[in-house]
Amino acid sequence: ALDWNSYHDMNDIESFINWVNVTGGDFVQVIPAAVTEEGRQVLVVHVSDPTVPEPKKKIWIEGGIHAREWISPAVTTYILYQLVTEWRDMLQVTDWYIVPVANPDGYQYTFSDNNRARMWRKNRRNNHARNGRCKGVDLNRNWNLKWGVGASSDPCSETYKGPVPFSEPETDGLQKVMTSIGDMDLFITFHSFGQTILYPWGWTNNAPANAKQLNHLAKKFADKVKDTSGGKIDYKIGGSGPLYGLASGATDDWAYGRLGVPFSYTIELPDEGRHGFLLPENRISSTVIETAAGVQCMVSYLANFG
Ligand code: 0X9
Ligand code: ZN
Repeated sequence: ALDWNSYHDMNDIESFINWVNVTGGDFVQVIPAAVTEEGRQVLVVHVSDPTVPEPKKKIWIEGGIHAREWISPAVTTYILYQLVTEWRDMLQVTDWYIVPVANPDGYQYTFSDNNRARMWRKNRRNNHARNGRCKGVDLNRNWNLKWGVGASSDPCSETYKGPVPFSEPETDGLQKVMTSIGDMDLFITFHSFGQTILYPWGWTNNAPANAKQLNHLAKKFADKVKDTSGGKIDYKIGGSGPLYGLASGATDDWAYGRLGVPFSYTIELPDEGRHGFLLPENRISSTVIETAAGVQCMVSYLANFG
């Protein structure tokens, strides 16, 4: 399969998804959501027990929307691995949609020899700005909810929102698959860094209607991670706007506000900033194990069996 002691590029992750597909048999379906500028597929892996009838809790987990946040795909692939190996019991009450890498072009670019590429954030589409020198759209500013607040109109900016909402194949493809599924119970997008679990809104500092419940479920995650890490990893919890500054067009707000997913989170993985995006490889295994435990705890609580 894969190992969680080193970071893996798109080739490794694509082989891993194939392995999951073969190993999972009837339980796994790989849905191509989009084809990127550079010809890569954005894949959604649906893990479900076809013999178990509805209703089941539907969970969407996305990672790798920001290229340089390498610990994010490590976490999504590990959760996927757990689902097809250890977590099969959970499929009695849950249905999962995992996007291991939402931004495969950007992610692969950060593995290139060019030293400056490691800190790339956006996708790699040619904006035809400044003679093609300013590539890429911030895929976490391109979703259609209050698009444009706290985002840039400058194609050269790190937080360029794109010419119109869903201008990018990655975001447009994903929103179409999400819309076709509908009625989801939990949405999580993994980012780094900051060790913070964020809930809507990102476009305003106002708290959403079910802020109390959002906070309560977030605490399940944070407590479990703290426990699993022997007290070492202590997450902060709060609204995106208040904790990370106003930014709209992000996946979490869209899932919450447009799709109507009642529990929507952005999880900013470790660390708190010492290594930042460059989390050392010897931190991967503990991070993925602790995070997966936290997610499992949230889901068990939601599905009411733990
Ligand atoms: O700014 C972002 O897109 C996220 N932080 S990161 O450092 N990984 O880039 C936070 C997004 C939080 N959600 C919203 N602002 N809606
Ligand atoms: Zn991010």
